Amino acid sequence: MMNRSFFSRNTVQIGRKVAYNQRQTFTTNAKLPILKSSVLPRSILWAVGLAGAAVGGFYLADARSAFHEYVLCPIIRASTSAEQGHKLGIFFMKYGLTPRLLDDETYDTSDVLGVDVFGTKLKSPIGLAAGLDKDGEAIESLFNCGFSYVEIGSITPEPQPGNPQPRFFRLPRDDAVINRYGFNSSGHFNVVATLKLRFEKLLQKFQRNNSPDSEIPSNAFRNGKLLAVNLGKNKFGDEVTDYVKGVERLGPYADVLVINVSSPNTPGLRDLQNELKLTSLLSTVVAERNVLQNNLLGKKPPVLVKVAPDLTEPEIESIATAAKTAKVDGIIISNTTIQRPKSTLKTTDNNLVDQTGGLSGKPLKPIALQALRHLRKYTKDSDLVLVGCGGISSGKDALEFGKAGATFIELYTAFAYKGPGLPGKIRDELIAELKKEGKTWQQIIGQDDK
Ligand SMILES: Cc1cc2nc3c(=O)[nH]c(=O)nc-3n(C[C@H](O)[C@H](O)[C@H](O)COP(=O)(O)O)c2cc1C
Ligand SMILES: *[C@@H]1O[C@H](CO)[C@@H](O)[C@H](O)[C@H]1NC(C)=O
Ligand SMILES: *[C@@H]1O[C@H](CO)[C@@H](O)[C@H](O)[C@H]1NC(C)=O
Ligand SMILES: CC(=O)N[C@H]1CO[C@H](CO)[C@@H](O)[C@@H]1O
Repeated sequence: MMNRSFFSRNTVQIGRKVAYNQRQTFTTNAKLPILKSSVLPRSILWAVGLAGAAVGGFYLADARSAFHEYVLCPIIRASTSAEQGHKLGIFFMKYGLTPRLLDDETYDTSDVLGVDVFGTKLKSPIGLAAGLDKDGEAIESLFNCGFSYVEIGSITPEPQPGNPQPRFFRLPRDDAVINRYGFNSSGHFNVVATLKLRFEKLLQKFQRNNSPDSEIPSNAFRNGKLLAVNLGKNKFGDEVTDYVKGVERLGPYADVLVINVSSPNTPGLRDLQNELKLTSLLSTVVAERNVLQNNLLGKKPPVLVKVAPDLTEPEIESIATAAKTAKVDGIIISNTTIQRPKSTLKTTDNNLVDQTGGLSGKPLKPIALQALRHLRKYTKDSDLVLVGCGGISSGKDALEFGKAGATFIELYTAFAYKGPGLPGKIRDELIAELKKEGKTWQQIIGQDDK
């Protein structure tokens, strides 16, 4: 009862447009006054106007034009709070007002960058991590920018509002952000509705353009690309039931399912009891996936677990053992960190650095990479697929994760800073790096310990 009224009350709030009455300074903890108004701040109108003009020109329709990285992104950063900027990005992408990687379809990079994973040949190992498109509203635009793998979510069973604002902070000097969104989500039914509509539209289009016996490549509806759905649990939900519901409801629309077991604050994962608990959770989810009616394309989605980087080596070993026993398909490493590697941070404002939440972007990279190396140590005797994530912003970074054992990589924060040209830039840098070494991506995976 209590839960229900909590959710319904807050659901109303989600739908209501709120705008700050002034530019939000995100360096303070102070509660900011909120106007119940549908009027957007002038700065946003400005940014929208500029971007509207932007989509007019052909030059600007190219994801890699310098305009996006050096003009539009900085303007958005200067004129919006972090969360407004995030919303604005989603708004552009939802309505397709975004540039695309023009040669994504025609430039065949699969001989160098192609990677065999989950029975598909992924076009390139470059993916988008969860949390940018939480409600699956911007999938087409994200693939158009050049990502080969797009992970939407996390999506919780019931809608939930997440934490109060402010809850997202930029640390531009460090190419980093801190977030404590607390998993605001519009819930399974809303997202399923969005995905169903999308599926039906794309199916019709596909049938119009292809012969009746051609096979739909994936839920991405594109060759060599995959759509992943990240399942969350409600704040007051039960882990097992919430993930099982997620598999049942969203499994049909997903090429890959991700569940989170990141619990950086849960002490003592290392004891056997916790390992057994985790194994049982993962086994239940995998069993549910196994009985899932084949998804709309006649396939069963692989299940990945996503973990935090703030784990000790014994904890990582525990997770690896549980993942193998439960026969999950892979592990994403990693989520954001609760650490603040202060000696490496350029941002000195403690009001900002000490905000509660997960840190992501550049400063996370060494932490995530170390966690990946530990994980690789305990999984290389298995066929678990490792997905590298954390502070990746260049072809060099991607290559480092690949060599440390990642089959493919995903990123979020660098994309938020650098804009829609980043996936194309990383693709080209990665090709150049691999050419230097005379190797393909597939060949360098896990090279460090071979
Ligand atoms: C604003 C924000 C929201 C996020 N939301 C989620 C989420 O809902 N689910 C999730 O699994 N990860 C979430 N993440 C974590 C990212 O998917 C990723 O694991 C992390 O940011 C590290 O990668 P990066 O350094 O490339 O950003 C979020 C990250 C950010 C910055
Ligand atoms: C969660 O927050 C992000 C950023 O403000 C927004 O784009 C998204 O629509 C929100 N989702 C819900 C359900 O509130
Ligand atoms: C990731 O890390 C944050 C911050 O530590 C935590 O709240 C969250 O539950 C973790 N899991 C996911 C999926 O983001
Ligand atoms: C959104 C979500 O599901 N978050 C959960 C991630 O996992 C930890 C436990 O491992 C939960 O405490 C979070 O609520």
